[in-house]
Amino acid sequence: MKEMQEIQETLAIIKPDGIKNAIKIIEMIYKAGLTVKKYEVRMLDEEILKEHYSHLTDKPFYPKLESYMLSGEVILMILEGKNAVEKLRELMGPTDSTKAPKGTIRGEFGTDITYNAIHGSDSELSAINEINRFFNKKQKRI
Ligand code: IDP
Ligand code: MG
Repeated sequence: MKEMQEIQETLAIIKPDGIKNAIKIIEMIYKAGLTVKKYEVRMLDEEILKEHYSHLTDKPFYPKLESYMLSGEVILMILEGKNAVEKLRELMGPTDSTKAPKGTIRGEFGTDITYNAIHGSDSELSAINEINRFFNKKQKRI
């Protein structure tokens, strides 16, 4: 039987607009009981973004999303902890920063529905795929 409090990994990306608040964001992550297992600061490119946001490439806002995500360095992080996937999503708050409560990362540091400071995997399966995608693990993709 699956344990309720499973140790998981999830992928977080501090987006270009979140970088200036990275220290505070990472502090919030640790206070929520998650730890950073691996991180990398780098620029993304069109190709990896199209893969990562494949569910959104046909949306009218995609060009804006793409230029936002290419506007500066991001911090890619593998986070680990109990129920890490759900815990990070709760800590982030909803996609639209204007609707995100204070105390959530997007509520504190996001601006609107596009500029929302952080990405977090939305399921265990996405977490595995996204960690493989951004950290280039030699495992088979699901
Ligand atoms: P999520 O980041 O909360 O999982 P997704 O629907 O997966 O939300 O969208 C990915 C990213 O695309 C969002 O974080 C945000 O930056 C951007 N985005 C999502 N929906 C909209 C929208 O309706 N208008 C503009 N940008 C959006
Ligand atoms: Mg998403």
